[in-house]
Amino acid sequence: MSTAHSQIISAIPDAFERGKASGDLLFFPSEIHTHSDGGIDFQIRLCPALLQKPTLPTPHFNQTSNDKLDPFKAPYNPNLYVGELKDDEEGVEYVVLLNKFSVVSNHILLITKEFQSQSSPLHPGDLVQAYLVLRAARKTGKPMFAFYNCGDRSGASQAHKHIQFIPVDEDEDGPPIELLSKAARIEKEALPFSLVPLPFANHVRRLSIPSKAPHLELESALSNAFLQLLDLCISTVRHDPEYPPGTPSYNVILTLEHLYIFPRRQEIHKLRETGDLLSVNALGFAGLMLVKSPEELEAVKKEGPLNILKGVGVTSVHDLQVAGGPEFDGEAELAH
Ligand code: B4P
Repeated sequence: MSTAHSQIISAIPDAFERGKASGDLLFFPSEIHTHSDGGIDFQIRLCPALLQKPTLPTPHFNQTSNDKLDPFKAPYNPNLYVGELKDDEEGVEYVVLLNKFSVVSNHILLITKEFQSQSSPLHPGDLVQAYLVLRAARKTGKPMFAFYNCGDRSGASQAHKHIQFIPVDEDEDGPPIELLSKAARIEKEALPFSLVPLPFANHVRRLSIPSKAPHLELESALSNAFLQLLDLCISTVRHDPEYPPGTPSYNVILTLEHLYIFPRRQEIHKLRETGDLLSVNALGFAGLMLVKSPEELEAVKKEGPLNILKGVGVTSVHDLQVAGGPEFDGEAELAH
């Protein structure tokens, strides 16, 4: 296990307490309500304290930095700083900061030190460093999963490239959706698959990466998986006649066993019952929803998390992708 990654994991709890004590890290208490829908035990977090947090407008995800608005550029706030990592193969450097607005303890961000856009895809170095953080977290008995909100319809609020990590219970070892993927019967592990019961496009790859895989093998496994899923995501979006023009938005979830991409049509869902606007990010697709009032909680339960995700996701064309043909490469399978 890499020392740098395990040092990051060990440094998080003290840094989190320091951040909170300093007042620079704002922690919003919440309670979890479990709600089953379509075989997923959604955890709906009720967090009324978040009503006090100012809502940031969705930025323009330009390819250039806007230093004045970028909270992720150096110098770093020492009360949010956890450490730094470097991907030697790609030469990319990262800083690890605590999430300033935490709903879950020990929520961290892996941020490129040089500005890269949040609408750019994950690069090999990003994937490798994120995976090594997850591996170190599991080894130290504090498992996490990673997520990336890519593009202006993905739920992201910061334009500077950052991958986020939140802890999961030791016995869970992944977010709620991971149970569905673990149970999926697939024939060829090297092919992407789709969780067919879900009523929206989802592209998943199982990762069978030996724990001692050398860096290059890890990089190649993760990059190949990501590119397969991204190809499918783009093909899905191209088949939606109403998809807005421009770079597609999507959410990425990474665990040690699976990589997921969910194409996104829109950021916000208007709740049928209350008319409240719910911003959905990658965590929604992971099976973790966030609401700010008991009324919103009831409205989400009544409408159903899967219906909400369907509203902000894209219609699946996976059966066509599996069948192949001139427009599809056929390199995908269905899972039940
Ligand atoms: P983004 O990818 O841009 O957006 P996001 O996670 O959806 O957060 P958003 O900012 O839209 O917050 P929201 O009210 O929806 O991530 C940016 C990250 O940087 C966020 O984590 C943000 O808090 C953090 N950040 C912003 N300024 C910072 C600074 N100066 N220094 C360090 N970090 C900074 O949600 C509020 C919070 O709840 C977010 O942290 C969000 O990630 C989290 N959350 C949402 N759903 C959740 C769920 N179901 N369970 C647990 N946490 C959840």
